[in-house]
Amino acid sequence: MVKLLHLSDIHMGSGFSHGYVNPETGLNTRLEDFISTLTRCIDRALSESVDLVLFGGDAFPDATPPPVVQQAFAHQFQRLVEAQIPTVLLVGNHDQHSQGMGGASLSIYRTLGVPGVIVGDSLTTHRVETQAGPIQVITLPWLNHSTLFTRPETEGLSLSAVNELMLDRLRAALEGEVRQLDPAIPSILLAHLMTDTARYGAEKFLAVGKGFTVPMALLARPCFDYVALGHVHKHQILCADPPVVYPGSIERVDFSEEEEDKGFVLAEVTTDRASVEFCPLSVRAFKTVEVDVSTSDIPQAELEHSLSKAKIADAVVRLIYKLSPTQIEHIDHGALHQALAHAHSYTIHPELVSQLSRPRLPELTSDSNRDPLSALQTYLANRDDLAAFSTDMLLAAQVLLDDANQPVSAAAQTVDLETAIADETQQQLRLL
Ligand SMILES: [Mn+2]
Repeated sequence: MVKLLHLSDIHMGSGFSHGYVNPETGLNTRLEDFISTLTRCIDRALSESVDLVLFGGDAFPDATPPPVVQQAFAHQFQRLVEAQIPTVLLVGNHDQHSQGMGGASLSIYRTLGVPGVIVGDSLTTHRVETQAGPIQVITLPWLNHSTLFTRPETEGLSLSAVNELMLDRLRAALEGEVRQLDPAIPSILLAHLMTDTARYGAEKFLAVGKGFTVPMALLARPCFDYVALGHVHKHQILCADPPVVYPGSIERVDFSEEEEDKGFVLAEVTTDRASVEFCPLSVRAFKTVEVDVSTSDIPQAELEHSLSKAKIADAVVRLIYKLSPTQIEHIDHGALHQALAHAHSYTIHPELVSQLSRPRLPELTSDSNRDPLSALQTYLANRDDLAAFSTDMLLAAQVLLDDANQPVSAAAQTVDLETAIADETQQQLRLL
């Protein structure tokens, strides 16, 4: 039986805007939070005497973290090296350069030949000798279009067609690895990816086909005894047998993770069964206080009341409140700052309700038979703030309308793939 600790999505060095520089150390307090949380993960690996540590990818927010951040990360994993606990560091999307191969920030460990540290930056099988015997780990780093295909191969293809092509390649390459597995030794798949059934924070299913998602059928297979995933920050177990597990991120990276439990996973794996235990970490709270005082006679008192009710002590807080223009002069900003003073950090976002709803244009409501394009034209003519984009917007609308009238259109095929991928990446960055 191999006992392992599985953690993922450390993102060390992110979220500095949620902290401040600690005058005693010169470090951002959020970096200190991330370091202390990672320290507790490694403490547990040592106290449990695990045989193996698996890291599911996304060590840092990007491929070129500053030295102080790299050092803090290395210092913790060095403790595993000293304890002779083998460790597999998988490369996630945040660890890759946007152009090119491999995980720049993690491959240094292989370059240095750190004993017991394996860097998973390609799809391959590693035989790892642990104190409890050998184990096989297939590493599957984040896949991206630009490293998998040359430009001519994908020219003129839609994004979903490219994803299909990627999946075909992955399926074939993974089959090659699976065929070479030794059934007498426990097998683990360690992968940084989005599955087709994973859920993001707000219980929202990510629509299939929106990005590159890997079907569960490719992962939840008897040839694997444990499937260790990274990428999604919300902890979830997608399959019980074999366990297919996202441990989630170890710290809250942003407000989208406000409601999520953070932690890591301890697992015991043999060739015929595996047990999984989620170990929650007590990490700094994020707290959104959202209140609409726009119709209140006593907006200031209501704001202060909402803040006094919320658990904001030592938390990263954002106060979002709606008010009407006539209330502006009744808000005591000094008192709000005072009420927020015992938060770890905070931001205040007032929203004027009159700005939220614009009056309807009479020209648009009077004539219901207007065609969409001229309706847009009228709308844009009334929006000086959009003047710079109006020509582009009208052109884009024309393309969309043509597209809608013509199911298989040339326009869809000539959509620049690079732009589509860039959009996709942006979207994922926002989510993660
Ligand atoms: Mn990721």
